Amino acid sequence: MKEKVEKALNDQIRKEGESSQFYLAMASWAEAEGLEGTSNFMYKQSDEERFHMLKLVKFVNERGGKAIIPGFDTPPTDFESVLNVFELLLKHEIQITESINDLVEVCLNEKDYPTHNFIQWYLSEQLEEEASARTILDKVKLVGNDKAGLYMFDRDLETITVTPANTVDPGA
Ligand code: OFO
Repeated sequence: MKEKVEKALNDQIRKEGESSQFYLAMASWAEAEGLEGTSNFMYKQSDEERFHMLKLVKFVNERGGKAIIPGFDTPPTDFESVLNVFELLLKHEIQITESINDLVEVCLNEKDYPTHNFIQWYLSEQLEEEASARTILDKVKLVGNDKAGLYMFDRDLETITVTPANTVDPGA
């Protein structure tokens, strides 16, 4: 595996792990605030990010590189509100998409087509996660400061499904 690709993949391993920790912190905060729906949603997001990290670790090692397991800084322990949590989620996902785009560029520059192919999965995953974060954020904004609305939003969070553009059949 080319050095530049290996480095870029290891950077991404760290970012996926940091995302997992960040969302775990949000999940824990929401749980302590009694926001069960938000908390379950964030625990799930955190698990997904850990899975993304592990998938990269295995890929790097299987292709003859060496995956580096990073340590992490302590993520924030407090968040201003549910709105703040979902704003941060979207902002973070946008940054991760940019980082995946950079990774794609490294693969193309280094002519590493198998890794380029592997990374496509992450690109669609990002599309899906950004779409989901945007949809949820729109809903939280509608709720505003209404306590009853927030209660219902939190209760319904697990049933919110988002179909990202890349999975919609344009002919349907
Ligand atoms: Fe790893 O999927 Fe988003 O961040």
